[in-house]
Amino acid sequence: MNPPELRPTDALLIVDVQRDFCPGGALAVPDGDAVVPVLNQWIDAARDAGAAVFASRDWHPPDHVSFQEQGGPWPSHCVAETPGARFHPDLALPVSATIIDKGTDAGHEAYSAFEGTDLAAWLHAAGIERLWVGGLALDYCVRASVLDARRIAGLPVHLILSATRAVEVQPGDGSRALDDMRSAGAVTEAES
Ligand code: VGL
Ligand code: ZN
Repeated sequence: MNPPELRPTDALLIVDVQRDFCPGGALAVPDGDAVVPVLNQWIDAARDAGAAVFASRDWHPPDHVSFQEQGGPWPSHCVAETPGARFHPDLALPVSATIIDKGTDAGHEAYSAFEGTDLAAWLHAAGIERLWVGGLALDYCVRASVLDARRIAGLPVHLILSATRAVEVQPGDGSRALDDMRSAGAVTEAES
């Protein structure tokens, strides 16, 4: 889906487009870097419309509870201030983008960009009326962020299908995540 005509009251939320989630990274999402050129088009469209851009980062301490060394499910990834935690080098974030760090507390997992952050308050303060979401991974942080955008922020949410990829720890996780998001009222590319 090419970006539609965006409005000044739209916001783009780019979830966790970081090196560790791209091929070659510590927790690579298959084809994860394919989202970058698509999101760059949306960043251009947001700039043209005067729409806000938010970008979340998974930003963990070295002893985060989600890491296998701590008994969690994931290899160590996106450790704050390390190269793997950087945004993909080709992601053309505007200087005006608001960065949201999450999962910063060693003892708590936070898949959603709303969890333990001020994102809902910022969206509200900025008068945002619709949220367009893309990024990684579809079946974890994108899913959780879309569900919270519906349930916490109460916003109309459009998931940009061409700008997200699933990690699919279990086959089918991606399509189940889409079902969950659609059930919560999110609109996906095929319907919009
Ligand atoms: C994510 C697994 C662990 C994500 C973050 O950004 O989807 N997945 N931490
Ligand atoms: Zn993580």
